[in-house]
Amino acid sequence: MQPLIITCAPVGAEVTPDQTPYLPYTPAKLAETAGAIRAAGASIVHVHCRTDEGKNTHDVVRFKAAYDAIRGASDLIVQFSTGGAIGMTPEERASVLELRPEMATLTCGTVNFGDDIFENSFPIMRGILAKMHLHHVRPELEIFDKGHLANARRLAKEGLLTFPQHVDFVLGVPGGLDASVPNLCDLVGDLPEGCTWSVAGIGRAQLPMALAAIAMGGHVRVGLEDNLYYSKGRLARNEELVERVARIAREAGRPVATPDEAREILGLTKLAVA
Ligand code: KMH
Ligand code: ZN
Repeated sequence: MQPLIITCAPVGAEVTPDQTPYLPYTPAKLAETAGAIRAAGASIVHVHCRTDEGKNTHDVVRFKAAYDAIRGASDLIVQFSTGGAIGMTPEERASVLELRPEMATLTCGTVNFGDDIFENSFPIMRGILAKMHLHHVRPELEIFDKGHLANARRLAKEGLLTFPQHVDFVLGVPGGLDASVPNLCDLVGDLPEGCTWSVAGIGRAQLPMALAAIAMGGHVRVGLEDNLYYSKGRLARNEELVERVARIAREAGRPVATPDEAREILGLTKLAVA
């Protein structure tokens, strides 16, 4: 099996600083977290930004500060969110691509999101992809529901995507596909030839989904964006969530990828300067 790529999503749009003291929402805290999750076994960091007051932002200047801070502290693959937060415009969400991160997410369809709607119509997806092509940013396809894979195939038919790609299944969002092993197996079985995949289980599904991915040869996303707790009632630090998955993988005989090994697996160019 390939070495395990661990992505950490340390800050999300839905998790607020008043829910946990461990949310690294400033560039300085992100830098500190980048060093800690890298030491714990992460190779990709998925980035959302907040203001100093803790409010969601997709401001390019704020993302540049976060990017520079992470780069200064680690050789992690930096993956920006283009999902942003509910209520952001597609233009806002795509604006940060001009900073040319190595990777960015592309959510492959609209999905109910709690009581809200996370809107990703074909025009929105085409617009984000066009900007990714313009700035040579590698997408990670975010799949919240089974139909999202069909949408990705349609984008490929239109010539906007080529397969294989790296895919992340985000399972357990209220409104999306449930986080279960049968659902995960079904999605993996439906992937275009040669795709690599990871899974992000939401809330208490984070660890069981990670265990399934370790066993199945997939990759794993953990972090406070998806899950606040280490165990029932005990708030987690990002690096603890990474460390636990890395430890279990090694125990299961699965080595953990360094960022450069992850770049090789994903077909990204090796970072010239760490
Ligand atoms: N915050 C969600 C509305 C992504 O980062 O690409 C979207 C999201 C997906 O988190
Ligand atoms: Zn995200």
